[in-house]
Amino acid sequence: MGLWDVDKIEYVGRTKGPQEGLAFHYYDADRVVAGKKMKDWLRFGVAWWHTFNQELVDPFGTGTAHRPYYKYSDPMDQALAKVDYAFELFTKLGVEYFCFHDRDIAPEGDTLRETNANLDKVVDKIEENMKATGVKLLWNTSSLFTNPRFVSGAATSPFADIYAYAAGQLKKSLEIGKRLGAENYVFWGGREGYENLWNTEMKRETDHIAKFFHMCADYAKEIGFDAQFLIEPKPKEPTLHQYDFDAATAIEFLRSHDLTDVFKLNLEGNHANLAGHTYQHEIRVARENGFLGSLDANQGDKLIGWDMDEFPTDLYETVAVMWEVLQAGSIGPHGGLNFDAKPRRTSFYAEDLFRSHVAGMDSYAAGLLVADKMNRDGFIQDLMAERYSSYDSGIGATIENGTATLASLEEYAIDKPQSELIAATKSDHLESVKATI
Ligand code: XYL
Repeated sequence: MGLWDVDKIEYVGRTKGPQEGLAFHYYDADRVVAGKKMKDWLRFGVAWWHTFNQELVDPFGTGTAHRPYYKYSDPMDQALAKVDYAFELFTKLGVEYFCFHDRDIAPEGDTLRETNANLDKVVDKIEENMKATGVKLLWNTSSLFTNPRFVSGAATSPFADIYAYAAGQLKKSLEIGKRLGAENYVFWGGREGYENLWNTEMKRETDHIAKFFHMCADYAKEIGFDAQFLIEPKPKEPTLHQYDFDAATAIEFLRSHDLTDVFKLNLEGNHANLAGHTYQHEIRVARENGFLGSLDANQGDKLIGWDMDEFPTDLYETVAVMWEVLQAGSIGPHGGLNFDAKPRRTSFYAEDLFRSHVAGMDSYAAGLLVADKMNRDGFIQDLMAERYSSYDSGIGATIENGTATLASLEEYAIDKPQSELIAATKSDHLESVKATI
């Protein structure tokens, strides 16, 4: 059985109906869909912080999680033991990637030097396990928001000592990414925002973080770390307002600070909802602007206004996400679906960690299958082509090719009766299509 009291999870298909035990009903890793294996479309990743560190606390109660490695009371012993548990979980799930923050994997010492020494010991063990299992690092990142020193931000902190500390911490994190062959490197601005504009120089802070990103890009180049850099937007929580509010805001920031060559975006479903968007909207914005990098697969709850980090089970949403991914050809150049998700506080057994990943993996596999069917069917493409067809020739073509002027458009429109204008707008009947997918 191994360390976890769970067998390797197998694909059993749908013929038998829901299984009592743990099994995949849709995720069939090697099945070819739209020219690629399912596992290569989806590139699932396990998030170290939620899966191994989350004790399932909420603001009203302490942790409920039962985890076998809690028997190690020394933090370093526990950190090293978790590596064994982690790699066994990855291989039993058949997940080929994982993601972590520097502070997820090793405890902090009193100084950065001491912390780095702790990190080195755990990274040695992670590296050995990666070699032995073939599991790869989708991305690593740095927690510049957990420790109290970052209470007012890190690269946007009003305090230079904190900025310098964050830069030192980041340098080490890039070195770890290089050593472990990370395919991407994520920057989520956990406290890079403000609580109150009356004490905040917004432009100065965002210029500081742009400089920070340039330093990171320069150092990555210097050490030959060629991971794709990713910004992860989130509008609020923990700060009142976060600078990387949503995909459009982050893209505008990259464009105005000469960072478009270096960064793409890592988009998360629950963050999209907090910004008042659907996940599909955020992915569409990134895709159409050339910034789709990677995805954090989770979902929120329509009735709750904060970041729930639920495992994704909303099939409409997984279809929409995989539709966008099929149009893009892949999840960015090196992206994947990282489960930035945790079981609910009531699902506290170790087995629930497996069960919730299986639910998320099956939901995305089903989403891929439906999106592929829709894509082959061509109904949506035909509907779109028809809807915009008036721009393919005539007056519409002059708008798109730049030869139209206000005067030429006025001349075209000036004598058109209302009845003709109404007739030119056709019914979309899209809601009935949605009901049938
Ligand atoms: C929290 C964020 C983080 C990032 C990584 O809302 O989703 O977990 O994914 O720092």
